[in-house]
Amino acid sequence: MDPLKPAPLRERDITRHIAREFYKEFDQLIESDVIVVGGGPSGLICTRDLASMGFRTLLLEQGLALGGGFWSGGYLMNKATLCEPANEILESLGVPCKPIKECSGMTMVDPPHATARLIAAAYESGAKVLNLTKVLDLILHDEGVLEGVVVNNTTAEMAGHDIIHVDPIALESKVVVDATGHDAVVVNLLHRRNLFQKVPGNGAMWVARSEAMVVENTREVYPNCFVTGLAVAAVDGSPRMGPAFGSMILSGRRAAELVRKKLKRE
Ligand code: 48F
Repeated sequence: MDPLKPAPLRERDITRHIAREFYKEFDQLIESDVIVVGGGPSGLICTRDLASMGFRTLLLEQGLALGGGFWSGGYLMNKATLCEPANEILESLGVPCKPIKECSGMTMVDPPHATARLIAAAYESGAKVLNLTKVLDLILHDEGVLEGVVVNNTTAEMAGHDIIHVDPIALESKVVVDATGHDAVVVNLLHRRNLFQKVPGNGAMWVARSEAMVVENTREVYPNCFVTGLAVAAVDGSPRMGPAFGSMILSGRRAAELVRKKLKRE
């Protein structure tokens, strides 16, 4: 037998089993312990850690591909920097991190390799993922109790409501993590509902300060809403950092730890 001969699959079976599998899984995603919004580096490590701890964790990403801004270094150069000790986290997931002799505390990674490993780690931890899923609004009961998010298919949203008017749907969770980077989408939605102050956006670049502040200020910004990664800088108006990804990884891990403490307390 030719080991490379493809099995003769039927078209109807391919369609049927994709649909069955998707909707069977989707049924379980309607209610989670944690919804992480945004599949960049901070959201991916946070998702991976929470699912490894045994929480029902759902990652929502508006794009087709997970990875956010971690697919390349700055200026489309395919190398990125990582401050210590974030390299230890990525190395434990199988990402080669190269120390830079002339620059103590700094390591280099190949972004596509690191991103691919983070994505694989999220899946392997048991987390569930819905890509092409855009968070548009929040479930807020009793005028302020956060109970989950409102989403739509990204392509339906991109077409615009004049062309395709599709109502969104709701997904419930005990906790929502805002890992949407510069946009801080979840916190901005809280602001839109008069539940949070205006989100200032990032300040000008200052890497050392920014990386430290992002990790230190990773926190629960509103009951049941945690913020991680560059969204922390956007919410606080702290400086941007460009292609320095260490704090994204450290912040994602810290957010998962804070969520764990919160959910264990209940
Ligand atoms: O931007 P992103 O990579 O955020 P991050 O994890 O990392 C930031 C770095 O990549 C880099 C940097 C620091 O090194 O300057 O920018 O904080 O990933 C954010 C993800 O959120 C998705 C977006 O497509 C991206 O993949 N996202 C944004 N808005 C929504 C969303 C939304 N409304 N619904 C779902 N996903």
